[in-house]
Amino acid sequence: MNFVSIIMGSKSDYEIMKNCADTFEKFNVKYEMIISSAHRSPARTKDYVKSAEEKGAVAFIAAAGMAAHLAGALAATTTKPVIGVPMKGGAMDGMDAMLSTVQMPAGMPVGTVALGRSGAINAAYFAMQILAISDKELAVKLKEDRLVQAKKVETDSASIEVIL
Ligand code: RP5
Repeated sequence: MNFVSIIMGSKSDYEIMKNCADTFEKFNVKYEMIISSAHRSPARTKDYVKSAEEKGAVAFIAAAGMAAHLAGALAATTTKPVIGVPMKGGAMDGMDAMLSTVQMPAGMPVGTVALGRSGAINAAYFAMQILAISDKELAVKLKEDRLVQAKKVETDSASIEVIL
């Protein structure tokens, strides 16, 4: 069973990461979602990654804020793709999380997306694009979604546009 695994460092990340789960729901893509911290529950995080891999996790999405080491900890544990979502908040409002997530050493990649809601949604899209390499039906859905997005731009513009 192929699925994507979403791990967030704290329940305080859930409000944003729900957007990631909702995106998978919209495309009918299977996912798991848990809270596990690189710092507060390192053993649980390591054990979960191992069991998720055995069950068929194709990619991991890690969301964390502040000294955000969760995505890096996953990258150290698995060779499956790891997508990092830096969370806003803390004294630096996400800059710390963004740099902690993106600045990985060579050979240990974390594909880092934007801060906040856009990043949470794009993490799901990026994971689905990975799945779609071997899932033609999902590939078609993603292409259709691009058309829907383009159409929405036109409709939104039509509702306010001024053209001479
Ligand atoms: C990180 O620290 C979590 O991912 C969260 O974004 C941040 C704050 O966590 P809480 O103190 O709100 O649990 O590990």
